[in-house]
Amino acid sequence: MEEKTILVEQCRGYRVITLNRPQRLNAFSEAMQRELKRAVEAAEADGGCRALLLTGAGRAFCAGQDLNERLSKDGDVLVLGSTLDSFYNPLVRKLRALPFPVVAAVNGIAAGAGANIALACDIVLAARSASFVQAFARIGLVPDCGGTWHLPRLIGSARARALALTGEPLPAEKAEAWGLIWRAVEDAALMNEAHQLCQHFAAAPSAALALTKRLLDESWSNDLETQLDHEREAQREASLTQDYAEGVRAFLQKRPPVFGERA
Ligand code: T3D
Repeated sequence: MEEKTILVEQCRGYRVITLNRPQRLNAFSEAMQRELKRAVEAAEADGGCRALLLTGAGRAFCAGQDLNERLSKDGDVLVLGSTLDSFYNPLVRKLRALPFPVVAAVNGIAAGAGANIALACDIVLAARSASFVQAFARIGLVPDCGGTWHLPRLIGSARARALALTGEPLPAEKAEAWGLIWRAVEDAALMNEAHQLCQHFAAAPSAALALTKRLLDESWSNDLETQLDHEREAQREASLTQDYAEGVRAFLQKRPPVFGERA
């Protein structure tokens, strides 16, 4: 029977995607790449899905590319580049562009592409026992999946350079202290906390969250003047939604808001 490399759980208002090759620390095989792409696209197409939780089965989050698929029987390695075009880069773009928050619950070691895919998610929670490893330099590669973009922006150039050049593991608590991730939590509390976050997003004003994601991403390459203009346009758009009207009414009526369907 074919290995089920991705598990999808449908919860009320959100989906959980679990990378499921625990015997290889959830390293990306071609089959897992295909299944993950399908699962993310299906979540996007489901209008009832308002958040995505990404995690790993077993003791790791993800060990990056499965290196068994990078060495031929003759001992030759594959020339890379097209593999980024065909899977990793579209995945990172897709995660950033999804019109709802993506929460990574990093349950264990996240290495190589696994680390940088986690960092491409909107909110990263990590178990205290987890760590982030820019493993690329150890095998003669460069950080990919947006690592060279996210790392210096999140933790500054000095720390980004040291992590990328040494491949030294960064424990979850230090990752939190450095601002690389949102929070390190007790191992046993990780999934509960990640679900609570997704439940919160499932009842949140969806258009406003989608616009906020877009604004924050755009801000990296804009000056303040341009960004103020973008905020004005996005705020205009947000103020046209029923959710905004409901949010204001609920506040003034001193009751919890009931927001509508996903935009
Ligand atoms: O398309 C492209 O190729 C370009 C894209 C590249 C993106 C990348 O991700 S490149 C970076 C690839 N990843 C790595 O180099 C990480 C390799 N793994 C490790 O360095 C270590 O496994 C870890 C630091 C992640 C964890 O170490 P440890 O000691 O906790 O576990 P382990 O014993 O090394 O691994 C457990 C098993 O998983 C082991 O298999 P075995 O011996 O029990 O049969 C190991 O071989 C396997 N495994 C771990 N990572 C990978 C892997 N097998 C294949 N590919 C892996 N990446």
